[in-house]
Amino acid sequence: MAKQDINPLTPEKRENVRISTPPKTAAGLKALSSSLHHMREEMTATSCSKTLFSLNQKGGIDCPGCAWPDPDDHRSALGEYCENGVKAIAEETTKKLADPAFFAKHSVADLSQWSDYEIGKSGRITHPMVIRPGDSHYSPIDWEDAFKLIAKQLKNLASPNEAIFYTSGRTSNEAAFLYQLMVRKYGTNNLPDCSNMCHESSGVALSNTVGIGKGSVKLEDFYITELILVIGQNPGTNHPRMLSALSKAKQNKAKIISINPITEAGLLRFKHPQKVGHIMGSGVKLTDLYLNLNINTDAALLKCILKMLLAKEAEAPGSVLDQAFIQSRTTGYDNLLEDLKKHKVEDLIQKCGVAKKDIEQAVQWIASSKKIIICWAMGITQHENSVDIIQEIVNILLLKGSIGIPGGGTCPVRGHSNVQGDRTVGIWEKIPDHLYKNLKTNYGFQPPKEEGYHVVGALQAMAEKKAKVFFGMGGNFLSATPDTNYTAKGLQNCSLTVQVSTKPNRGHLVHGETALILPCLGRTEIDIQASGEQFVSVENSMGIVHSSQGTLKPKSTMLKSEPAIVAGIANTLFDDEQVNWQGMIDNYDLIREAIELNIPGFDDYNRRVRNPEGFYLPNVARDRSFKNDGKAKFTVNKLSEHTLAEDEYLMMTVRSHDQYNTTIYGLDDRYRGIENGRRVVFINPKDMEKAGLQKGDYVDISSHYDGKTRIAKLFTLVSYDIPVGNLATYFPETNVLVPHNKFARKSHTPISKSIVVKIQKSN
Ligand SMILES: Nc1nc2c(c(=O)[nH]1)N[C@H]1C(S)=C(S)[C@@H](COP(=O)(O)OP(=O)(O)OC[C@H]3O[C@@H](n4cnc5c(=O)[nH]c(N)nc54)[C@H](O)[C@@H]3O)O[C@H]1N2
Ligand SMILES: Nc1nc2c(c(=O)[nH]1)N[C@H]1C(S)=C(S)[C@@H](COP(=O)(O)OP(=O)(O)OC[C@H]3O[C@@H](n4cnc5c(=O)[nH]c(N)nc54)[C@H](O)[C@@H]3O)O[C@H]1N2
Ligand SMILES: [Mo]
Repeated sequence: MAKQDINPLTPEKRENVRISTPPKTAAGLKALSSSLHHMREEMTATSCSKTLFSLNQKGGIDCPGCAWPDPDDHRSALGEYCENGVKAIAEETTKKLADPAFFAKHSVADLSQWSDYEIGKSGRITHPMVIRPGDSHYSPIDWEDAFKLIAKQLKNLASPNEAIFYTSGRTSNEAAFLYQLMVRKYGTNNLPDCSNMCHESSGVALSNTVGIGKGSVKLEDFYITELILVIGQNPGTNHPRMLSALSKAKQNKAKIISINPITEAGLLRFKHPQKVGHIMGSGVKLTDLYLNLNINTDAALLKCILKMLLAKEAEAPGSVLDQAFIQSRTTGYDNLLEDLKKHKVEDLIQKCGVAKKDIEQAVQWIASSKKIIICWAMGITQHENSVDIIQEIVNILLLKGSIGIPGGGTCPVRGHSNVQGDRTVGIWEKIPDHLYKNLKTNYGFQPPKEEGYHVVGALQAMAEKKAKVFFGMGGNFLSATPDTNYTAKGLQNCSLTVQVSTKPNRGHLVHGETALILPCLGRTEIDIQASGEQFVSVENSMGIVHSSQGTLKPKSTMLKSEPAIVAGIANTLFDDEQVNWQGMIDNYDLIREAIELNIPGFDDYNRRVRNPEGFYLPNVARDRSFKNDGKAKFTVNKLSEHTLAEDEYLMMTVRSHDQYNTTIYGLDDRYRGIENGRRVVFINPKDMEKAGLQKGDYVDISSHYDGKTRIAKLFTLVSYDIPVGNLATYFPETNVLVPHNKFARKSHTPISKSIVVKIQKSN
């Protein structure tokens, strides 16, 4: 198969998009009918009843949708799920099968001409598949042969550092721990993960300031807080169950401020789809104050807020800030004051583009509240100065002493349902000291110390042929990462690419000389091993570890669980006396014992994980012990810098309401008034006029970095309420424009929310 026959991008075709005015309320009956539609299209009646009633129930299935926590107390009898959780389940439990007959019928080159939506809808993968040099189609392979092939290639490498082991965030604690154990025993820390493209900036900023790279609040804090800021996050689409928490906060008189370049319907008003009163009525108003700032000017807005808070405190000392907390529990206050003197309020206001009176209103509420929660997600983490912005968020909370108190603290809202847990149990390109020591002591091998590749490092290593084997534990590395054409070449440079997956994606089609697809059980499926039925565990966005157990018969008898796949490879790769791989697969309790032995915070894991609510991991920000010296740190942070030419725009790449990252559930984005298409670019009408373009025109988007031009073609222009000079498009279609070598300082997260681009009418 010639590499040039393979299309690494979703085909660039004109779409017939229907555009209407975005709604002003989220969820409600439309959410219910959309859920029903996806269930009907994909699932059998038995799968529906067996999964949806167990979803997010105590002891049930952890929804693979997002990492928002389940209520500790009352859980809705109808199932703690949301429209997009139903779509995630429907996607996994689909009736359709991508079996060997499917792969025999369609060559890889043919499949690569399909859209991402079509590829994903081909069904669940049923057999391990291989493609060898010269083959045009994937064909079945035995598990044993697949394991041998992997072991042989790994043993043939000149150094273990020539192999890369990626992880997406659905992988359970059990699978992730075993995986990192195998990888480190093999000899490398090349463990990039989706977190590198997601909340890495939060991890870096929070570790530096409060001593732990996770959020500090619990779900109950939302019910007693006075003020919530939602910055750079679209919960109506990406964390719909958060809307229930926000509406409960509103009932208890909390105020909500949303900060976002565009007005997201999900933040305006919420009708609970499972409450009759809500559906019949007008729902609950969520946001009290909406600050529509320019893309990537949050640092300016937050600095402005900090300056205004200090000015208020100066007017009435002791009335605004928590001086006792600042004096006794923090460092760096004076440096912060010095830095803020260097900036003028007027300049900061001009930069962020928010009306002064609105900022003053926000400051008034922050000044008068003691219990404040700040939530954020990808609108904050995917810029060059992301770590700075998050540290500025921390500065505000520290001034107010609103961290580690009931009703106040940090809330980075995680994406993938176990992305936080994967990191806790060791998926990281750096090896924490405790893990290094423990692996050495408990298993008697020398773990690697040298830092491995993060995602952008891995891209470069493959492109430069420094890495030759790519292994993906879940996810879609090709389409999720920046610079799609560059990534594609890197993957094609590899001698072997392996992907553990549930469903086909474009990443399977752009592969190394030899490639394997290893099909695994999904969250919803029953996992039986030698000692009987197993469950796995996950950690949600608020640090609660709990169990997840499937209820459905697996889609194929050939599927293996992720832990069994790892152990299968390890058993073939190592002649092992040190690790009891087989024992751990026979009974996952043994994996949990190993986690308890090696990772702090998991004492009595097997007992506590059987507690229906699960258990909280320790959190030094929540208990205010912060770092070693017991103090949190104020920091001095940088503003963003973009000098745009007349014809340039700053573009953010966001999720539509009908996708899960690179998995496309459907072609609509109901909350933004888009139907039947994804190749759209949201633009301010003034910009459109200035460029001599009209709504409905097809345009090509290009980016120009370091002398290199990247192009994405045939996008329909959508006139939208977005700041002048800003654009929005969907990922992954525009990842081709994101340069692989532009990322956040310190966290290496690609700049997917602030790409400098030009647009031009398509030919
Ligand atoms: N249904 C569904 N659920 C999901 C996912 C999914 O794809 N589908 N993905 C999961 C994953 S992995 C993640 S990480 C989360 C992502 O959840 P989100 O972070 O909510 O996802 P995005 O669509 O990237 O939305 C980012 C928001 O930030 C805003 N924004 C962009 N740039 C800026 C900026 O400079 N400043 C500010 N203040 N705002 C900005 C955008 O307008 C948008 O509202 O969701 C998780 N849940
Ligand atoms: N431009 C731009 N790029 C982005 C982002 C953005 O906002 N803008 N967001 C970034 C973020 S936040 C993230 S988290 C990444 C996401 O990056 P990834 O996590 O790599 O991508 P996903 O699309 O979530 O992965 C989907 C695939 O996972 C597989 N899968 C699903 N369930 C399972 C399972 O249970 N086990 C296994 N083994 N496989 C499974 C399926 O085969 C499916 O095709 O993308 C990043 N890329
Ligand atoms: Mo994410």
